[in-house]
Amino acid sequence: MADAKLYLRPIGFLYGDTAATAVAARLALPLAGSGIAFTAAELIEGAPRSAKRRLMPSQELARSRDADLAQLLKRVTAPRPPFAGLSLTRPLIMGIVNVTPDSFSDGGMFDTTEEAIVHAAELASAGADIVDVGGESTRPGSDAVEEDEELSRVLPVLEGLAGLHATISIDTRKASVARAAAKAGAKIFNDVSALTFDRDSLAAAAEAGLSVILMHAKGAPKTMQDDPRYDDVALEVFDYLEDRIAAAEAAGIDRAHIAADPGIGFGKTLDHTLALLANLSLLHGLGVPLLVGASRKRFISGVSGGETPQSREPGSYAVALAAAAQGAQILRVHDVAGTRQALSVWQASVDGKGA
Ligand code: 7PJ
Repeated sequence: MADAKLYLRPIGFLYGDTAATAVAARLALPLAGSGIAFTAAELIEGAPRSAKRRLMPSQELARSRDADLAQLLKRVTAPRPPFAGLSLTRPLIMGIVNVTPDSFSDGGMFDTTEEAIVHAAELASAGADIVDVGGESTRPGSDAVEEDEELSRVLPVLEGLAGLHATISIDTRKASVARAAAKAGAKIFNDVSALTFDRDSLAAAAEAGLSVILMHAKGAPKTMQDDPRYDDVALEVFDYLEDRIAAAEAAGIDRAHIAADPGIGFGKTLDHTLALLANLSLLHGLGVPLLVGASRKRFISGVSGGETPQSREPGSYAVALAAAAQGAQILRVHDVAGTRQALSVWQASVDGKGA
């Protein structure tokens, strides 16, 4: 088994002063600079179809002389440098600004430039660290949008956001849109195709100095929900994201400028999504910040009702907290004020004190 691939899934989390005390006492290890500590991990060895799994206490992991394990452990435990200038010592909130007439949850509501700018400003004042502006709906079943149409939707909005007290992200699969957005002040290129849709995207991100969010998706938006299959969804998403991070680095994008995202709902059944969420901490082994975008998605109604996207807010808060509890560094949400409150109260409750 010397050459078998290793994965590490931290479990047994501690928070606040308890986490710090346990790390100091060498009873736990720090999780990716999040302030969370883990007391054990599942060590997974081999290929997705046939992996062997065993639990190990953190103390034993820390003592291991296996070089591969030591390297993986370093990736899992190391603090992350700031992403797009934003410190990652507490979860960041990315607020969603759709400039699409057909977006599934608020499409048509913010489809004019003016309304999108007002909406973005509201999200920023509600505590969004990042606002994510998108002009192409990539929800399941959606059609692609022409470049000119997408540019004419997002550029006036980006220009109207100059001076906004939040970092601007552009949600696009097109290099030309990312380049234009960078000129208009965007710092983040959020691409649901992980820079694969457009052959120029890797170069565009590198040349424009953009930070990138690489998201896993299986298949194109139009067909991705048609019977997606995995041997092990968490391990396969890990492998894909690891490859895309390597491709981004090879194209000259600094590792500090890369974040990864499991792509909730993008080519995943309800069971796939829940398996990914339950195994989220595995992805810290990628060694980059993790973003989770689960807000108002369909799996929420699959678990407990909420037929309309707008009625899925309680479930959206719950999944945001579940992700934060495993150290996810960025949460992409529609309701920034509600998520901010949920996160603050959760944090204060596990810490036993306010901020
Ligand atoms: C995501 C996204 C996501 C990232 C969309 C929706 C569909 N970008 N863009 N992650 N989802 N990084 O908002 O429901 O999950 S569009």
